[in-house]
Amino acid sequence: MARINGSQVLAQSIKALGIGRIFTVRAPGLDELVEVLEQESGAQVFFAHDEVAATLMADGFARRSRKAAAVLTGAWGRALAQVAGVTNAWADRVPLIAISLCPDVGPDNNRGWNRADFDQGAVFAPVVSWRGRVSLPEQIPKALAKAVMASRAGRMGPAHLDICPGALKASADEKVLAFLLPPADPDAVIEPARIPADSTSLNQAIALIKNAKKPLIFAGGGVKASAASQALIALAGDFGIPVATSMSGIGAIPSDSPFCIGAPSYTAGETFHAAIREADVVLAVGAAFSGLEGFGLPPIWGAYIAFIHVDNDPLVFGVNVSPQVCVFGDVRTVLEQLYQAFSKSGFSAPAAWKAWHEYLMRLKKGRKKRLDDFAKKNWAKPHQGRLALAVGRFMIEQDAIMVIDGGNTPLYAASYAPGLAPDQAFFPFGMAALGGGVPYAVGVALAARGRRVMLVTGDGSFLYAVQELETIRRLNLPVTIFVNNDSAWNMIKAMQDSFFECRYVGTCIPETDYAKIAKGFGIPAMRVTKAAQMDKALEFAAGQSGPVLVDCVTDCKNLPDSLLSFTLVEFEGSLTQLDPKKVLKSLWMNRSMGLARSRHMADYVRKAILGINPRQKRGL
Ligand SMILES: Cc1ncc(C[n+]2csc(CCOP(=O)(O)OP(=O)(O)O)c2C)c(N)n1
Ligand SMILES: [Mg+2]
Repeated sequence: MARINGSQVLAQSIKALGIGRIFTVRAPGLDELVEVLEQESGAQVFFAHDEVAATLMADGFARRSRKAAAVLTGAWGRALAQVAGVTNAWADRVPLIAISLCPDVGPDNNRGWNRADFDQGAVFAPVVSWRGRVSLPEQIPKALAKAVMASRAGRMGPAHLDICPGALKASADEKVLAFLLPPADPDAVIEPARIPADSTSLNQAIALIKNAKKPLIFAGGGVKASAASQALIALAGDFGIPVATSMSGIGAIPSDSPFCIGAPSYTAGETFHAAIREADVVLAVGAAFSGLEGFGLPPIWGAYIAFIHVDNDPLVFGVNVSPQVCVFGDVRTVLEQLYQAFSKSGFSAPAAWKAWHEYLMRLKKGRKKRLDDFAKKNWAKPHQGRLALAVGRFMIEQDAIMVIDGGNTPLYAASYAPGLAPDQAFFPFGMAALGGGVPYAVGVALAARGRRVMLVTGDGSFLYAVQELETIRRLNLPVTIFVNNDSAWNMIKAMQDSFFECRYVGTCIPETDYAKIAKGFGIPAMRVTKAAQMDKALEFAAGQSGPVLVDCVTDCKNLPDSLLSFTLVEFEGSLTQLDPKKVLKSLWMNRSMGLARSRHMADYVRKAILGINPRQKRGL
């Protein structure tokens, strides 16, 4: 009777399930297992420097490739470090497989003082579709198969498996492998279940849309998860329905598409505000209405909107908005069903829809011109908008994929991003957690097989995982990093400027030369302090075949105008408690911001927040 140990059982299970990439770290207790996995699982193993980064790399790989990926770490703190990354994957519905070692003794639910005895798996519980713990090698094949199935069924999301080291060392009869299917293809793309809508909810949705005067499609990250962009573009384009996207939906429809109202969420400024204030019927597809999108509620969204909510996760229905119609099903399948129903009935856009669409496009054009002109002004230091424009150009010229990280930096990147494809922009918008940029860039680059990846990051966020520059260099990945170096956690500093009389708490970052840091890791780099150097920097970056970094010094007095909208939705409750006198004093203390910047912001308040825009309304 042939016997194999638990590590080998795990390797065979990984092979059978087609988990082709494992992200891990070098750590005590892991080496032996990792060696077995490298030799027997058929998976490629990648090493990060810490467990948070390893998890984010696995997530980045899975997002971009839509293929299976796992993170593997040791126990205790090493396992807990996974939770930050697993939470991002959960919020953005990524079917990540999280594996950690756990104590051999059963958890005592924190009753004792032994840090080794706490219930590690319980910490994962709120952010995984399934969690399990195995203490015998015989349990491994079924447990891992369950994890994989749970991560892909319905609403995708991470699953977590705790493995006792004893289970890896113990031996079992080889027959335990009989449960496993023949090896699955590690390069197979994970498809969501194509669940169609029932005819009742579909017909209710169709009737609502047909009766609308100002319809709007609101596309979330679920459109990308369902690979539904083509279906979305066909429905919007052929029947004349304008589309807005959430931040997670960035790229679901290219921002330069004639039916896209512009950049995602509030970065589309007055266009987005007008669309969500004035629309009468909103077809929300794969969108959860998070705080970033103002919960879909007044005062920023119209109070009398009829919502149709399409999702494959019934738990999101009615959480924030109260939809008139909930359509349970796969986003792509439902969009195709709607398309067929409209085309079968010979439906074409009524005149009111055309006028509505043209009005939104006028707003979009006006906003783009205002943003571009402002960024190109003769500023002493390069304006962040100028950097974003350069980055956009680089992206098109290099056919690059964009990874975003930071606070204001993503708002700039999203405002200026040219026609992104659905798999071209990556940021964990679900949790809006900083610090994933460098590790995500690693995962995305490994998934993108030689295509250039461009990381646009705030300086604060860049520092979270700066040691992974070594991983980028070691693997010689084609990653171009643009650091928006404003010496500040500026999204937060801006609040302290505007509402708290410039009392800065932890938001000033010392002036730092990130080009020197990159060079220290052996990565070619260049520092830009003047807008005129930008072209040269792009040329320098384009000339590198491996990694490269451009450190762009910008002025922290610049703020993206759409930050005002995000502030309103994110801090609405707390902002109502502010002392108006202190706010006025803060504004006065910020007079060094200068007239041009104040005017730019005032324009935004008038056009976007107050909706005073008579020229565009009349079509001038
Ligand atoms: C993990 C995490 N910690 C804190 C925050 C809160 N936060 C949002 S934006 C921001 C500042 C980001 O600074 P930087 O990366 O330099 O980007 P900038 O806003 O300056 O462009 C902070 C701390 C967060 N979103 N995620
Ligand atoms: Mg910054």
